[in-house]
Amino acid sequence: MVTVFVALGANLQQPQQQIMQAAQALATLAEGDSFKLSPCYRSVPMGDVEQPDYVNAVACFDTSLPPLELLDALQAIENNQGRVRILHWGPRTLDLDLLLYGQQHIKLPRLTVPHYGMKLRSFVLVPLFDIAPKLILPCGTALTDLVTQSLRDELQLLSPQ
Ligand code: A4P
Ligand code: MG
Repeated sequence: MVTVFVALGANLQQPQQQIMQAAQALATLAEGDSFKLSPCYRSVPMGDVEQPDYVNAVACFDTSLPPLELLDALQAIENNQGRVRILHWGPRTLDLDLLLYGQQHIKLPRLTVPHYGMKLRSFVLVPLFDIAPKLILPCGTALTDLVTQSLRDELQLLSPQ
């Protein structure tokens, strides 16, 4: 059994509802009552593509699924919610990124963990801190050393729906 962290992002078709629907699906992968979901945040799109603001959150749970089976499960949830891969970094109804799989480093053609962008993204670090403030990343960095006020200022906390 391992503790995993998953980033959720959506910016089409009622994004906050997409996040809540995805959270329900993710909770079915969790062992026992281990599932936790951060609050949702509104964030300005990263990258050069013109697109609506995102809603982002982070989930954490214990699972016995091996890494690639977990990735398959995440992609099945994305597909079930109408995800179409047209444009890299383009708009999407749902994006699920595997941030951390325990403390493991994984480098496979389909899966790189820790997720390559996580240490730079306010919309990942802030909700991750909400549910795991004492987390030490596999590189040895304490999460608390990465979460600054200026990162928090990039996000707008949303009320629960
Ligand atoms: N893959 C490799 N490692 C992983 C991992 N750790 N988790 C592979 C999930 N997938 C992983 O992903 C492409 C392939 O990456 C998958 O088939 C899988 O085998 P994708 O989700 O189809 O493509 P993508 O999401 O367009 O690309 P990428 O590079 O994952 O983009 P990101 O990093 O997800 O960024 N702005 C805001 N404010 N909030 C956002 O959430 N998201 C993006 C997309 C752009 N701008 C954003 C946000
Ligand atoms: Mg992705």
